[in-house]
Amino acid sequence: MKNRNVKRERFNFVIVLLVLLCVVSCHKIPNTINQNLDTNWSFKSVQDSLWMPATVPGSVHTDLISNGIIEDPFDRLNEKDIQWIDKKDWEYESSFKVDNSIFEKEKIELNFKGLDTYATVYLNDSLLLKTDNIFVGWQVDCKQFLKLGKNQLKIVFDSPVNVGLKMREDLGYQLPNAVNDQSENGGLGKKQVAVFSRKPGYHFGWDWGPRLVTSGIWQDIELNAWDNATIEDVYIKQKEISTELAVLSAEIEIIATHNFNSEVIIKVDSVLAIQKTIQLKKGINKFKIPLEIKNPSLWWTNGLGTQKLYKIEVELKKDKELVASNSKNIGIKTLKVIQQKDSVGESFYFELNGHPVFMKGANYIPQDVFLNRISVEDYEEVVNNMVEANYNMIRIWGGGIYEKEIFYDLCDQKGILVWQDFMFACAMYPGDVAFLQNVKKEAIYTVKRLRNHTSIALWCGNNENLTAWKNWGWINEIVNTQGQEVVDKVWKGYTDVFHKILPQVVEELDNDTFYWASSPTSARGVDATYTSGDYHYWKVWGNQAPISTYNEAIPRFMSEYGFQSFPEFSSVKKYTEKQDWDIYSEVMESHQRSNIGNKNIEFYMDPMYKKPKDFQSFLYVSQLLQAKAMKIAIEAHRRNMPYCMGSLYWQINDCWPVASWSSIDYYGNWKASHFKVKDLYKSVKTMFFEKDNQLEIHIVSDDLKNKTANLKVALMNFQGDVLDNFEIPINIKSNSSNIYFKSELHKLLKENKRANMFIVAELINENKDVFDESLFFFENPKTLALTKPTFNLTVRKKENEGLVVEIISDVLAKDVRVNTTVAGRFSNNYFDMVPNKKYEIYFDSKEKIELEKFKKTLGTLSLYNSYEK
Ligand code: BMA
Repeated sequence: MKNRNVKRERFNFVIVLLVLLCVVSCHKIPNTINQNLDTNWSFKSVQDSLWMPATVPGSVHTDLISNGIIEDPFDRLNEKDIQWIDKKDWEYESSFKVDNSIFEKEKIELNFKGLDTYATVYLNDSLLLKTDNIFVGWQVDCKQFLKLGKNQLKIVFDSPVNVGLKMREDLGYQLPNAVNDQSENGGLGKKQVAVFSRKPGYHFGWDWGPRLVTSGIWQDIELNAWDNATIEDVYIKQKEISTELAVLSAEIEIIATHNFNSEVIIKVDSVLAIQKTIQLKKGINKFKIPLEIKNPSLWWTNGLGTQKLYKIEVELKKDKELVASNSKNIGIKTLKVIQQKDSVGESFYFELNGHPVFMKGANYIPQDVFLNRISVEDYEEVVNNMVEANYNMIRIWGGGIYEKEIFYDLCDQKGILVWQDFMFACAMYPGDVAFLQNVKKEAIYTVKRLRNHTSIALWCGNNENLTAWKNWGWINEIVNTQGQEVVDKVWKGYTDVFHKILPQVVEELDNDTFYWASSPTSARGVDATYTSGDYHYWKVWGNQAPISTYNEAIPRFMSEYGFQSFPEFSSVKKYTEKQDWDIYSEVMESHQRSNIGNKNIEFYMDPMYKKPKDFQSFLYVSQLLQAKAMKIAIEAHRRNMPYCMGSLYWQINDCWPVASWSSIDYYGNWKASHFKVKDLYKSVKTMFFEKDNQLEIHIVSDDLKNKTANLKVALMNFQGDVLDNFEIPINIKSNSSNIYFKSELHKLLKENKRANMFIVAELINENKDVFDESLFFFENPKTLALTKPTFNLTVRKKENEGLVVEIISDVLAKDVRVNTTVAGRFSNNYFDMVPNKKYEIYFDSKEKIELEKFKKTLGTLSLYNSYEK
């Protein structure tokens, strides 16, 4: 027995040796090797001795959750108990193996794609790197510290709060009070520290977010090893674009380890376009290689055309062997911001491929407080939700992060333009040399990283910093407490960043893209006005102005306005317990960070809606109220095109479960307003407008082509009797807003009762399909003579997948919500129903759904059910 085994082992050994020899001799080691280092991590607080398993990418908070040390910070009041985390220093440790194939490379770098924020990195106990900016990646040459075999990597994160407090001390003067920094919730009293760190502002709290100041390795770590050369950067500059020819320039940055002749190959959509020899010198080499694409398919935004992306591949060869490669997917387009003087002021609109485009969309914040929790699926979901709601633009707001590649890739693919803020919001920042250098590094890194993305439409310096400085009383306060000298210092810090560093970086690295120093501002860069530049309108909500004032406050480009609502009941149940079900309970108030939030919702709801009968109904009506406000605003903006050429409401999403301005809650549930927005942002939309007892029907078209349709209008009572109607053929001009009907209200109504009547306008195409429907009511929902609707629901399978729900109501039903417990989404919900008219809505789910089971889960709710009779 024994002997046989020895023989067998010898035999095995010979085989392994032969295989190894073959691998070494037959298989060439590639020029570049990337080794992921995300595994094997453990962590502890610096003061403790107990190591616990950690996940990379991750954060201290999420690692503490998975080790059972803290409970879910989003549940009830848990956030309050975990404020100790940000006062401690934390360390992370991992070991990894390096084999010969890597060890023998000429260049070996450690690539930290994102560290949050004050990290000191040691490789095998040697200091490798110190970081101070979450927004940039760090590539460090590590060859001299690396060992063949096992290596130890250790990262110590200093408390961002303690570092911030020290910087605050050292600055020598006091910056104005940053309204959103919840320092008191963090136990710091009035000592705010958010602005000192290049870290997302919202981590320190916002008026829709908790205060959870994270640390950790929030993006991947890699070991990159290579010989000869690497392609550091590829920028495809679009020099002259027409439908006949795209004149491009491939600007390539190569780092070489020695002088040699190399062949560079450029392919467009896998077809060879350029092949030439270049001489590389040791160090950095920059080349500009002209490139042309004949008859390019131009890139269009969602709703206007397709989003053709050309794959541009750059390869570098040495002695016919591939040394390095890099590829970019780019859309061919021209995009300009047109600021043209006119009789009232100056225009502000985006012109895509020569066509003025009305921008429809919203503001976006990070999808979670814990950035590492946002998955690829979450990105897909949120961008799909933009596309489905007919957006063509999203504004990445300055208190969050510059998003990950995947976000912009999806926007490129789906036709969503990105208004990209630099990460500064609602505050004044330090202006010392170290801070300014840090900002410059961040700007260079970010612009280089994102400039190839077709979706990048505009670089904006900051969110509301200028408006705040001019209007929020900061200047006077500083004059009175610290003197004019400090005012000048703070203002110099502002101009250095927003009028020097950032525009210079954009000019140098991406001069095709428009730079706008602050949102909002007028054309002359001073206080925002309605006659030029962009505008944030907050008198509705912020100052309790009537919602109807959206009709008067029409700027050239509305980049913010908004109205709060609560998440739906099923969402609220996830972070509360039964005893919390009152908007003024401690838990609900803690998930409402606007100090005027609850009162404002009640203030606006009271005159417009009957008192909701219970907590659940209150949540539902709050969503209807928000949707109504969005309707009035969006209609006003679109109706007033081309004077006004953009409407970006505040905000599409949430970073935790909360009452907020979002149209989609943290769990991904569309609120009533997202469904409403989807309808309001349609390419061709009919809208009623009542002014001085006159009723007008406007039709707005964003289409590139004229369209013919029939406009059918009917006056009906809530029981479905048609009292008057007409149908006329109309011509809808492309890219226009026009009035198609006008009448005095009393002439329309005659002797009929206002509270029991409505008007429905439909647009009908040549196939007799209704492609748009709008309703007009003569009264507010509060005084409408609603009666109990009876719904008739049928369900059938959709052709490909998903289900179709057909629904009919016997009387006028307002704000009908179809419910199911099955996970998925209806194509439409919270809609008004004309009596006896059949509505079809689709239900899509990621799960396989059985028709019969689904039917049993269906329920309906409408405004009539929301109040006591
Ligand atoms: C806007 C934003 C945010 C804020 C929102 C709601 O001005 O820029 O700072 O969350 O208002 O108050």
